[in-house]
Amino acid sequence: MTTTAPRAAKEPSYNAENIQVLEGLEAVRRRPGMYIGSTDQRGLHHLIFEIVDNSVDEAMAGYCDRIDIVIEADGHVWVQDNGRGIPVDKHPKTGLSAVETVMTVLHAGGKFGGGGYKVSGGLHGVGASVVNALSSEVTVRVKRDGAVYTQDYVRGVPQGAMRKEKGERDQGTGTFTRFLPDAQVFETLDYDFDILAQRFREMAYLTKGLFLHFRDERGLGDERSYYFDSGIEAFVRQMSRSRGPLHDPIVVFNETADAQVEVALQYNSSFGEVLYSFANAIKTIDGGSHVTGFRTALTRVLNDYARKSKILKDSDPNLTGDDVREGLVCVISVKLSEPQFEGQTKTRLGNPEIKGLVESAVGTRLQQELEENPGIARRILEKCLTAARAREAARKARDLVQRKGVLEGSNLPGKLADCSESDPGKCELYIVEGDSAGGSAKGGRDRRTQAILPLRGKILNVEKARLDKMLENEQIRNIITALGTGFGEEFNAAKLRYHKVVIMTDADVDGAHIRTLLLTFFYRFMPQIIEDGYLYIAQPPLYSVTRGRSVTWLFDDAAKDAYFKDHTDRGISLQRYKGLGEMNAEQLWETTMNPANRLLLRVEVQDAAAADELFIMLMGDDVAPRKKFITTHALEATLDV
Ligand code: 0RA
Repeated sequence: MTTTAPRAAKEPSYNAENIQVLEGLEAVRRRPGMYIGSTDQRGLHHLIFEIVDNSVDEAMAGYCDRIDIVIEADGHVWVQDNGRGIPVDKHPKTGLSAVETVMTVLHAGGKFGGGGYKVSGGLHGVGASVVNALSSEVTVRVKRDGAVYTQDYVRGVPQGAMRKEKGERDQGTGTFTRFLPDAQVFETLDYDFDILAQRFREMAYLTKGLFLHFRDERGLGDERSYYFDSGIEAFVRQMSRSRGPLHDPIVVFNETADAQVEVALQYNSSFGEVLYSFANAIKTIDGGSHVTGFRTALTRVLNDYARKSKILKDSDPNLTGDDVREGLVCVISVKLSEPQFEGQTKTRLGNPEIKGLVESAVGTRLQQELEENPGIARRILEKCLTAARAREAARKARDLVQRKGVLEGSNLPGKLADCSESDPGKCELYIVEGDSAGGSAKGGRDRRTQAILPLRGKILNVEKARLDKMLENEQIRNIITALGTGFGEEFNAAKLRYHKVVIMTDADVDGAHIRTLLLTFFYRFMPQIIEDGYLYIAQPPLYSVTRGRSVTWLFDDAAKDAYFKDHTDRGISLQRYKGLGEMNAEQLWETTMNPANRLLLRVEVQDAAAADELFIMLMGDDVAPRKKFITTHALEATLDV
């Protein structure tokens, strides 16, 4: 008797290493959330970013200046770069080709085998294999040394060895990855063009000289190309444009053997701060050592200059960190070989050595700028001094209201119809435009879990208002009090009383305006509520059609058009709902508030940022862009965001 079982010629042979590889990818398939956060649209986008990040790494290392990203009509995605191409030779540890290693071994990023990157972005190099595990098909094509190599995978499993394409010769080099996210894993395969485009544009800003082209072949199709010769300077210029810049961007650059620092900053006449920080082109939402270094330098240099030039008198206190942040737009981008991402969401840069590097680079450059341009220095410092005075006034105002307990949760606003449940995870707050809609909402709600706060008329123009003025506004105070979080320095997200905060406004221009105001308020003063995913927009229907005794609700014009294509009989009556108040309590519940069939849109930071941009343009002091916007968009409801 022979001990070897007969085997079909094509069946792959598994050795111990293969099995380990398969087990690794199987772990990814079992718990995708652990690797990409979620399996909803966000997770879906994550796959694309993982692959693009690898190419961006190659660009940051200086070997690639073009990346093409295409979503095909059926949902396949491909990403192509003109970098060096993933190596195709045998990897010493795995015995597999380097390509197959990158595609199948977890944590095998671009850093293997030396000669890799000086800097590596990617989500810590796990990218490609995770995408492979979570895709029903992947094809990788590498162009190197004049030849083309290809390998296919199904749910992470190689379909045969890598092949050298016969007869294909190619002058260029690069890597091409085409994949189809696995419908068994993802809840949706519907990519959002705008979210993706936004991130690609950010990547292009962060990688000076990189040409990024993005095409969507689904539906009507769309495409964008991004290229920024001046990198983050262009980024800052763009963000400052509608805020009334006080000077040209100040650009800082410094480089050591193992790290690179780039900062661009610009003051404007608004009151908010916009600061984006990145490490290896990955957004560090929670800041970290690079941001700390920047803030220290900024506060120190501005105080030193203000003292020396007598803009600050001896009796004045120092400018605080908050004073020098008002009206600042800033992008901090560091690149380093071993980034340490910390915190629960890995969104804070740890590397302690980066603090001093950023601090000295920014300090030196900023001091030089102030000394060489006293006019700019004066404009910036006037701005900071005004902020300091306003802050003092705000402190006094806050002391006053807090002594009265106005912003404390213990003293809920009279207009609030609270819910009976107290677990924030189960509670929802509807912020409703107008008293009459508020009445319908109160009548229709599930009073156990849904609280209603009606707002009367327009809330304050937050952009023009100062901090202290804002707290005098009753609508704003009611919102803050109902949320229970406190405000400003005392803001505490853990005290939020509702884990769904739902903005419900009319489907008309006024409603859109109020929604913009509220989004702007949250974005500027309580961004964490948006970042934590607690802010939503309700979607009331725009029309109802009555046909005999049946009523159908239609949420937009497209739905209406589709309906009338299918139903051409007479006796249909169409009603347009301009205001929530036109619906009775039962209708409002059924269409907009009943968790079983309502549509809620979660607000993403970029939605709110867009609202903020729009808002500044419409309300801010810079008249020119506003005029243009109003004349070109006249009465379209383009206030929608
Ligand atoms: C490891 C080493 C080298 C290049 C790459 C990885 C590489 C990976 C990806 C992923 C997407 N695009 C890529 N481009 C390059 C360098 C190999 C050499 O020295 O030629």
